[in-house]
Amino acid sequence: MRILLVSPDSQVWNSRAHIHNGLGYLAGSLLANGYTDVTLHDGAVEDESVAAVLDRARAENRAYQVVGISAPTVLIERAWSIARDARARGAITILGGPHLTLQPDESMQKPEVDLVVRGEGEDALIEILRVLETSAISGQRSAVNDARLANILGLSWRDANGQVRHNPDRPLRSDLDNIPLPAYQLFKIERYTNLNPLTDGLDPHARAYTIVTSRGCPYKCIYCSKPITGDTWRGRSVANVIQEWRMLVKDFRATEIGITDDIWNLDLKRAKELCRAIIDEGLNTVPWVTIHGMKVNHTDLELFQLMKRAGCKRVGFGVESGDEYILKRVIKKSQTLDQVRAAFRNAKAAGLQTMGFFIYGMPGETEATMEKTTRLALELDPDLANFMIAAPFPGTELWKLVEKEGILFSHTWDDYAIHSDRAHFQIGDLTAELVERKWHEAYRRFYFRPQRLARRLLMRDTWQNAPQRARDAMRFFLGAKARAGSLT
Ligand code: B12
Ligand code: SF4
Repeated sequence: MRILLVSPDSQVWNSRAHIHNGLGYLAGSLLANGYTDVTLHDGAVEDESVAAVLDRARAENRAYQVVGISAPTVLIERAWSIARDARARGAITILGGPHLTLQPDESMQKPEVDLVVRGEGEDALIEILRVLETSAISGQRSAVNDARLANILGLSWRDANGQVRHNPDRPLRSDLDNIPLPAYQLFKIERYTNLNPLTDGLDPHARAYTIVTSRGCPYKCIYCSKPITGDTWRGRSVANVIQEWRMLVKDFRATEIGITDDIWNLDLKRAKELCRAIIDEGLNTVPWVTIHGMKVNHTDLELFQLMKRAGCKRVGFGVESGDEYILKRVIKKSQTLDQVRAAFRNAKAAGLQTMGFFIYGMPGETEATMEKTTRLALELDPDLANFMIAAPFPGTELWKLVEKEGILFSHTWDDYAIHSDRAHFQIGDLTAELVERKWHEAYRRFYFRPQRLARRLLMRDTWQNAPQRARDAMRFFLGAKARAGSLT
């Protein structure tokens, strides 16, 4: 079977292009199960549209039979549009990823969507293909209604009467060591950005890979959407992670590695063991960073010292708020401001670059609480600060709160970008105008300090990527209306 796996091109503001780990895992499983005719199409880095790829393949008499499309909430509208193109060209369309897991029925109502996979997709995809290729009605579109699909956990499909069926959920995989490694060789690796924003563009031959050492997180921050990885933390063994790390360093000649786990340091002992193993195996020659913020209350000085020796360059932390009440009672972050300060102090003492993530506009916030957040950012003074406006993703506590008590401003799913500069909702007295003002102000006050500006101006990246940096500056410092004309 000829299979095309697609991540839609992002219309969402996001200057970063990282390899899509989920597609890598799906492709890895396909290859390990004998499906060798697999192509990856990551819209973030491709020049051609999916429709053009499909047309070219058909013209060359090697049409794709199955097109699998991945979608977080913000990309679902693009995913439907690609499914329409694929369906119009005779392919079977399978959608999967975070948004499909949260709202499967919405997509099953679309005629262009044949099948929806909820949750982790490696096994489900293989099981689907086994049914499709052995179906008595194989080769025809109606193979997607084969009654045997009823046995596949986590699948939503239509039976022969056109009735949408949602099979029971698939339990989370606990044996992560047995999942075939992602098929990194299928990515156009030279097209992706550096993982450490501080070095963007400085290495034109960067080969930046990501790695997932565990899945899931037991914490319950109210804004966090974990439809795929869930609440149960499952770690790969250190030996299994090292096997992949060695492959990235030795076989794929990685110049950078990024850990993308929800919370890779939940088990502090294991995190330290992993660092020691990287050092012992001599794999600490390649710099690495943590992409998703580390959790501050599972760190200590020894961990950061080991990370530094293991080649780590930069750590990110989810700080979120400078107000203890908002942090504890509203966001339910289960960490204190003292723990935040200690983590930054220790990481800096170990010689690591730091990055902080901060959120504006949570329910119950006031000008004063947001001001505390900005002041905390200035006090912690990370190398990079990422200020975000609260976004209510379906299924989260925040979503439920906004539904119950607030006014939602986002009308389409692509409005949900957390790096957007617009408030997504209003609850109580907290107006969108105030949230947006405090968000812009945070960027201005953080990055427009004389010592920051001087540091920035001395960086090679500023001059090498001058047009992009100028666009970023416009975006942060001007109002939305002023920007609309200048950025298009
Ligand atoms: C690394 C990461 C990024 C990276 C790279 C994203 C990428 N292209 O993969 C960057 C920094 C670019 C990024 C950007 C954004 N991200 Co992000 N990101 C993550 C993170 C931390 C890890 C992703 C990962 O590697 N997962 C592990 C792999 C194995 O899982 P997976 O990709 O979901 O794939 C599995 C299943 O979903 C399924 N599957 C997926 N696709 C398909 C397709 C088919 C056909 C099938 C059968 C199955 C299937 O099978 C896969 C294997 O099991 C996740 C959190 C998380 N733990 O998932 C957030 C997460 C996915 N991101 C999120 C968000 C909000 C964003 C942004 C919208 C932020 C913004 N700018 O506003 C953007 C979206 C831009 C985009 N183009 O996607 C949310 C999504 C929530 C939602 N409801 O959609 C998450 C869940 C974080 C969170 N907890 O809130 N992100
Ligand atoms: S934000 Fe981080 S710590 Fe909080 S629930 Fe999500 S993954 Fe866990």
